[in-house]
Amino acid sequence: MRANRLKSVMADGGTAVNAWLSIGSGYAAEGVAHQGFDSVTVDLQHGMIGFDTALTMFQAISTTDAVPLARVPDNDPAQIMRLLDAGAYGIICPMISTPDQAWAFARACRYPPRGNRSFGPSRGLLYGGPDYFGRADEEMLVMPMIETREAVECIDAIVAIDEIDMVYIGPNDMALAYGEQPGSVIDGPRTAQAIAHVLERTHAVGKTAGIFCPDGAGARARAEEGFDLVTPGNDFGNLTRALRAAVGLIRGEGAPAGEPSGGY
Ligand code: 3PY
Ligand code: MG
Repeated sequence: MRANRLKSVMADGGTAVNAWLSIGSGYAAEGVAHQGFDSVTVDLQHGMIGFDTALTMFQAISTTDAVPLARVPDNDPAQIMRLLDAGAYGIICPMISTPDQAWAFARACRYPPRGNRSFGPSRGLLYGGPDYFGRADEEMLVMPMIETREAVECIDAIVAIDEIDMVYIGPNDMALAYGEQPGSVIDGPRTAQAIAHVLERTHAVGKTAGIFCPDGAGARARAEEGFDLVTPGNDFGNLTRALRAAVGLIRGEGAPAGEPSGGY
């Protein structure tokens, strides 16, 4: 079976760089995947993407070495299993707040006896290889999002679960959870403390942590904080920012003011 390269990048102590797709397009996914990322996440939670388009995006990503990941809209086993069948090599699940929720999520990603994933790896078999069934449990990354107060409070119990490979932090929902402003370039003090705590407790059990970031500079800063996987913003935000900068440059207006419209 094709190995999950993300695992070796992080096991070797490197910082994995993960792209984030919110535009539902195979063409855009292909272009993004060719930019040197270690992984590319198709976001079915906040991205403007449904299952049929996600499938074509996985096909586009497979023209490169980037590892295909999906963020699901919620902790729904049917949706999780379907995206794994479509060829995702890891699932990011939002709003995991308790060990029970983490267990339910992990079980949907593993075949019996480790979990309750149903058999039918459709495109997973084409992408992964003929021995997919025997090795899929080892290769798939199970990544709960830590972005609620409850999750921060029970982080030790969540990361202690064997079937949880790593965590992925959503700083925007985390900010909301602590009564601070989402979408900020600089974390509020309570958000910063919660993020540092999750990173420290995850590393304490020898697991890795990823995080969503506003842009490349933010991702670089998170890598320096010790994060093992960083996402330098989403496709739409980067596209609109670059276009706004181009308009400003052409008109001689210098650096553009304000946030790009749309994106997150
Ligand atoms: C968050 O920051 O809450 C996210 O889920 C990133 O999209
Ligand atoms: Mg979130």
